[in-house]
Amino acid sequence: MTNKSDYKPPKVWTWISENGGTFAKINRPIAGATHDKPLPVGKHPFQLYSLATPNGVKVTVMFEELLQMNIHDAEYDAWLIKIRDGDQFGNGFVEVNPNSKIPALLDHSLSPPIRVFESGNILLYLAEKFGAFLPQSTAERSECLSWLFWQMGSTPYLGGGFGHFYAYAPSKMEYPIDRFTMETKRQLDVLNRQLAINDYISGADYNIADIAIWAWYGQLVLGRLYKAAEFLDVKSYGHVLRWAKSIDARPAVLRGRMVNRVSGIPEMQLRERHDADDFKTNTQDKIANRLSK
Ligand SMILES: N[C@@H](CCC(=O)N[C@@H](CS)C(=O)NCC(=O)O)C(=O)O
Repeated sequence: MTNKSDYKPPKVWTWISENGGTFAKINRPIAGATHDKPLPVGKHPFQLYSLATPNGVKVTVMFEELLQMNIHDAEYDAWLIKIRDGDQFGNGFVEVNPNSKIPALLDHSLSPPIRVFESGNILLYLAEKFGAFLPQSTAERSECLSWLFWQMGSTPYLGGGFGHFYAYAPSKMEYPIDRFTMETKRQLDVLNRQLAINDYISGADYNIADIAIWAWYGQLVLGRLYKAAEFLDVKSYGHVLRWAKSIDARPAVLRGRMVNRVSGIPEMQLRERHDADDFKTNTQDKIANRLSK
């Protein structure tokens, strides 16, 4: 085992704000707002404040899937929250999500508007509101929600554990990488076994469990997270790969991945979405073209 540390925890932990690592500048041990910044409000019933991380993508995929079904009441404005700049600590955002994490949603179709936070609850809220992507029978609904909650409980080991220590920590430490790689591979095996006997996660049909789990584990096996596909030997999870590719091919999933994206190829970045036409006219390549004229 390499990188043994001789760190001895003090009696009382104190915050040293610059401890290194990719998120050192935004992580802090205190909740609440740090500055005044009201949130913008657009014209649609739903106001989403987010970023195209896997947790954010869950919600934009869900909106685009609802719109793909011609459910026009699911129209939404997607505003960009730059978490690396600390936008999640503005007072407007904290009023919508006291936990200062994207995604956060306001449903203005009701008065007063309803706030919804935690991506799993946003998926459930929209699925119930529109009667879509959530099975109706007690048995199937429960199976779907078991997997939705599985994702919410399991993914912190993948993101906060494996991803953090493999990709973001200031140095590579064998102990945490080993521990969280083991757990991540175990989780992939759980999914692989489930998908060996089912087309989709909770049975024969695509639903919010697939949307939630695909955003993380689907994108992981497609090589989009942490540059870890080879390290995790993702090709050994053949059923997960088959499922991930089939969801990746859905038009709504492609659009959902584009919304609130600030990195990657300009054609894939629709930093804010206020209209269905924005996908054709307001991606970063189109904006750059207009500015260069
Ligand atoms: N359990 C939450 C997790 C949300 C979350 O961790 N969001 C991250 C981006 S993926 C975030 O906003 N981080 C900002 C911060 O930690 O300050 C959910 O699923 O909505």
